[in-house]
Amino acid sequence: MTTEQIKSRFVSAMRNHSREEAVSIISEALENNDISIQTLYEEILSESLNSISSNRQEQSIPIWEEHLSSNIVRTIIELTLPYVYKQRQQLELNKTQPLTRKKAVVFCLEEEYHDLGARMTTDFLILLGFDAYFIGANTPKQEILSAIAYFQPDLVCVSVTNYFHLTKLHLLIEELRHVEVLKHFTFVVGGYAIYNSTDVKSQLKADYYVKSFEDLKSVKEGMR
Ligand code: B12
Repeated sequence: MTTEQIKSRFVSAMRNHSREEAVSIISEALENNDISIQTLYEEILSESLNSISSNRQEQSIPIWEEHLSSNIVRTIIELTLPYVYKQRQQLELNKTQPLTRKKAVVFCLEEEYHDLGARMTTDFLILLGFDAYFIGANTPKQEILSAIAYFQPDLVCVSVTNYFHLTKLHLLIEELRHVEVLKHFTFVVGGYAIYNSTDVKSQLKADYYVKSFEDLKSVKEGMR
């Protein structure tokens, strides 16, 4: 099956609210190596979800339908995890990737419930050889500071979907930059609000503004 065929079958399963069918399509594609995890996340799952509003602009989509669709995507992310670990193991065995792992912490800001991008980012980091910890959606600032102090990560990634949270992100970065024990990491921001805002770089003092797996790979290469 081609990516286009998988995507079209997945989209119709999602539109029919059939988690069973969606799981069966994606499990088969992963088992047969018909798609990479990167393609699954970026070209199938993200594109399908991001288009559910815009495709049907003439009618507003009920929230329950957004919940059903995003829960199908969440299930697919969960069932992909064994393939994520398998692929990382393969890369390490082939020595295509070093065995020493850097650490990364991933989260969404307080009141941000769009967490699927952060979940995918965590898996991308695992594929890139990080020990990656997703500490949650809707994470209060104190918990973010506490997790960073605990893990002492090399990389901190935040996913922001709602534009309203950009000011909060600006304040968090300012604070992190001034706490001596916390500040020795690379700070990466991504998500819908980041790549849909034109002046985000003038508002925030992050190290990198990223969108994709390839961007994250470049960030990792820059850290060596
Ligand atoms: C699903 C969804 C929901 C679900 C979220 C479920 C969940 N647990 O995540 C629910 C129903 C809960 C929801 C609620 C709301 N939503 Co909503 N939602 C969406 C929808 C349809 C899809 C978003 C999504 O998950 N996409 C898939 C993910 C995987 O894509 P992604 O985040 O872009 O991630 C990819 C990349 O960006 C990258 N990435 C993401 N983050 C990062 C970070 C790093 C570091 C890196 C490297 C990469 C990376 O990785 C992914 C892989 O490609 C969008 C529509 C749209 N066009 O975006 C609206 C949308 C985001 N929602 C919106 C709104 C307004 C809301 C609500 C306020 C109101 C409402 N409609 O209910 C609430 C707010 C809740 C809150 N406080 O956060 C608006 C946001 C507009 C704005 N002001 O910014 C949108 C754009 C809809 C619209 N057109 O108005 N929503």
